[in-house]
Amino acid sequence: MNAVTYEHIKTCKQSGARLGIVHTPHGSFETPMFMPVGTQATVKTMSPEELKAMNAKIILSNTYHLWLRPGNDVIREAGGLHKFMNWDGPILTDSGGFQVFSLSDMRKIEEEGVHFRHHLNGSKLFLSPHKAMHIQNDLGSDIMMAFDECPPMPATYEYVKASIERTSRWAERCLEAHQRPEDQALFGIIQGGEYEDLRTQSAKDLVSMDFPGYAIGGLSVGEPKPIMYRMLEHTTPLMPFNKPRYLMGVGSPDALIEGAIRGIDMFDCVLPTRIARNGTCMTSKGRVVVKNAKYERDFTPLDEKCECYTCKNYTKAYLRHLIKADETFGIRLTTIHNLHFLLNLMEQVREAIRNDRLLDFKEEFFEEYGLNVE
Ligand code: PRF
Repeated sequence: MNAVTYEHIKTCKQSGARLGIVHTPHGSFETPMFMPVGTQATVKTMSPEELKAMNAKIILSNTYHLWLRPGNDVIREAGGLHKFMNWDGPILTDSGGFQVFSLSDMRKIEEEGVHFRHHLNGSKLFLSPHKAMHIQNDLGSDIMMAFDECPPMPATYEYVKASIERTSRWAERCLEAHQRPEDQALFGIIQGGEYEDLRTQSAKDLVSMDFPGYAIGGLSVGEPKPIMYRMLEHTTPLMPFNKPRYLMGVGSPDALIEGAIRGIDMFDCVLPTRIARNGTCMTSKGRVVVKNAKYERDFTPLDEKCECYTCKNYTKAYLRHLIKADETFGIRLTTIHNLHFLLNLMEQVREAIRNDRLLDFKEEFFEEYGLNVE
């Protein structure tokens, strides 16, 4: 029995989207689901109680950051990441592969792994499939990710082909190195850039290794949205029906809805928490940049329809003041709002799937949200 399983509830008759439940050793959550990102063992500015209050069910953290600081040995000694950060719900950890490629300089990819420099102090580091498994076993996350390479887009066909072949060999090494399959599920990551036949090859390789779940990586790396949607349409039918499907690093409202329509169950992204910190909010009527002068005397909430703590208690004028004055409470309030907005959007998506009307919901949502896509 896998540590993490997918229970299918129904398929939306109108859109083909999936409604399901993912079961993990630290509890279950309905899908499609958005996972807030807690890179440094904290979802920036939020307590676990606040996350629970807004119905966050699973959070994501990062191998790369926790390895460098405070060190996976410290977290193991603390009793694992759940205890260390006082979050008793499910946790997914990314493998570090993507962070090495996006944060560090001077990386050198070899068959054994990646040499690179620390993104803060420049020291020499090496990360490999074996090491990424060892660190994630120390962290004790419910879902660990295989160590992969996320090629840039655009990249040549030859480059991406060599890259997915290496990622498949790394995936096998990850399976061999993983020490705790009984209570930690290791997911494989399908790559292949914008090349359909390479996506097919990557999916086939990984599916033959029988991971308990699969992610699609290498998308939302700067390509136009239609390319991402085409890759999803091509790839999700190649993924096992009875296992979770996770689209990595995607969290704009339009892409969450379009991803669910194409059969994705799980999403994560720093977008809601990152933009909150410069005062940008997602609302049912599109983005609100709360610092704008036009909100100086706007004594209405960010979103009249929103039930979050921020919208129930504070005005745009107050949020504008806090953000402009660099007050911490301001970014806590905008973070609460943005996370609530996306978690609530996914709740509405699940309700629409339940009622076989996700395409209608999409139309209604965009009617109001505008074609202000992120
Ligand atoms: N691989 C891993 N993590 C990721 C990605 C990937 O391709 C992406 C791409 N959107 C985000 N996070 N391991």
